[in-house]
Amino acid sequence: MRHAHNPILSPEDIRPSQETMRIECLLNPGVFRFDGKIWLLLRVAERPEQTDGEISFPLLDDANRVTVMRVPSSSPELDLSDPRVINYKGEDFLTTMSHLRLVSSTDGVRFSEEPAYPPLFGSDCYEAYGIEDCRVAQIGEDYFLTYTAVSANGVAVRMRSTSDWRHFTDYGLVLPPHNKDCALFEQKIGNLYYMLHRPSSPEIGGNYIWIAQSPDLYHWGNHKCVARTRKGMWDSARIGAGCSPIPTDEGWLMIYHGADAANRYCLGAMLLDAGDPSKVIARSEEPLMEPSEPYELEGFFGNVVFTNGHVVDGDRIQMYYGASDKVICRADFSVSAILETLR
Ligand code: MAN
Repeated sequence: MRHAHNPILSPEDIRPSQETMRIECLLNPGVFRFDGKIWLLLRVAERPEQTDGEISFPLLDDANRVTVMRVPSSSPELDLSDPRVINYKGEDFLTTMSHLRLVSSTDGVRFSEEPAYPPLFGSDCYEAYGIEDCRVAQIGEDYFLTYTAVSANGVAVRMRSTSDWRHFTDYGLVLPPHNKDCALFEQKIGNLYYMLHRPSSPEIGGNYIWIAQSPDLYHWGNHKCVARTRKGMWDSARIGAGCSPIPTDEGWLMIYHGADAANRYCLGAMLLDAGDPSKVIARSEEPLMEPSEPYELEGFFGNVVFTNGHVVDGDRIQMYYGASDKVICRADFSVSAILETLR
């Protein structure tokens, strides 16, 4: 059920990272509990104020400083048909650069910034176009952040860990391009760690959900394809895992996003085998949630509901999601009710 106060966060609720920047979108937060509160790790997408006659967009230079690229808007070599992407002279850039911002709440609805906890920015040449869509998994006392690192080298998965949200350990790129939507399991299965991930194989294959295992969280192998897109259905073009699968008596419950050829993003569920999560026991025929509210139909990139974070309390899933790549919303689900739809 959608929260009555949706959207719970909009770009104007957050301060830009610097004066010259404007927050264009808030997207797809990671979610976790820490210090007795609920926290969102927001994806904040910024771009410089636009001026007449040119298109400008930020990226990191070789010394890791934010620089602004400027392109004449009349250029015949400019393609702006996708609001997320600037194609100039055949090369793709992003219209906005994303960083990750921490906000916290005691009621799960009213979130505010925590100045004591610094934002996370791109840190090197693999993150020069920004960092996005961070999943947060708690394993023991530590939090593991798996996010999309974007640069001219491609779109890859990077991992950092922390126990206090002030100091971070960098695991580097755990998956090379093209890959995103990486969600760690919060418990070992047997003696191994597991992650879901989403490589893209454009010529043969597609945008499917895969699984990998690791003895130490650094080395990942034994990759297997878990689920593919389904022709003619709501998840026909792209699918990707939400966040850490939820352990239930019937197996691992995973919420995922699926997009069709028209780039309409919906949410569904999969039930994965408890002992071998590469096996899908059941999968939503119909979406659990589809864009229907005004803030889900129109925004920066309309017709999108996308999640990569929730907290679970008994039977209740408190899910946070990005609507139309613009605002942050909340919706609650019941674990048993979702399992019922999968029978
Ligand atoms: C897609 C969209 C964008 C994102 C890029 C890079 O174009 O999901 O929001 O910035 O991929 O990950």
